[in-house]
Amino acid sequence: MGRVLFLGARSSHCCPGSTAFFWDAHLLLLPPRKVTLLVMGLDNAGKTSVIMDIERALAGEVLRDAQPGQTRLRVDRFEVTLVDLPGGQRSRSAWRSHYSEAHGLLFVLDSGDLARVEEARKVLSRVLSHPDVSGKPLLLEL
Ligand SMILES: Nc1nc2c(ncn2[C@@H]2O[C@H](COP(=O)(O)OP(=O)(O)OP(=O)(O)O)[C@@H](O)[C@H]2O)c(=O)[nH]1
Ligand SMILES: [Mg+2]
Repeated sequence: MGRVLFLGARSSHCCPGSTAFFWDAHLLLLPPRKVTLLVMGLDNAGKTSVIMDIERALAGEVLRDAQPGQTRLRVDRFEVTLVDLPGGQRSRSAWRSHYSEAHGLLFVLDSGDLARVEEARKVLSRVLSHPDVSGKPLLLEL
């Protein structure tokens, strides 16, 4: 299983005294924008491991009051919630109840498990065909 860590580029703040500085200061007064990302994939694909990697990489940005099965991060002006969805066959039917709240999907694929690539393709295809997922960004983690 590979690793791709992506949560959005960090912004650089410009020099004090410039128009850009005042614009940034103005943004800081706004409440953080809440973003929910669903972490999906087959059972044993590495979803929980990827989330743990992200938590380690962004340790200083992990918020402590997350619900079980969720990770909350403060990244720049975004408050990102990662929802770790169980991947077992019987759990997948419950995924759709999360689609409407999601801003994007992170689909984890174990590229070393060739025997299950076709199963993963079908599962991802079914997810993407759901109307509540249509048009939302997808990150494929191999
Ligand atoms: N070799 C290898 N093993 C990994 C890697 N990532 C995760 N694993 C192992 O794969 C197993 C499953 O990983 P999880 O992260 O629990 O998988 P999951 O997708 O959360 O599985 P479910 O919660 O059951 O849906 C664990 O034993 C991990 O230690 C990796 O990059 N390489
Ligand atoms: Mg898991």
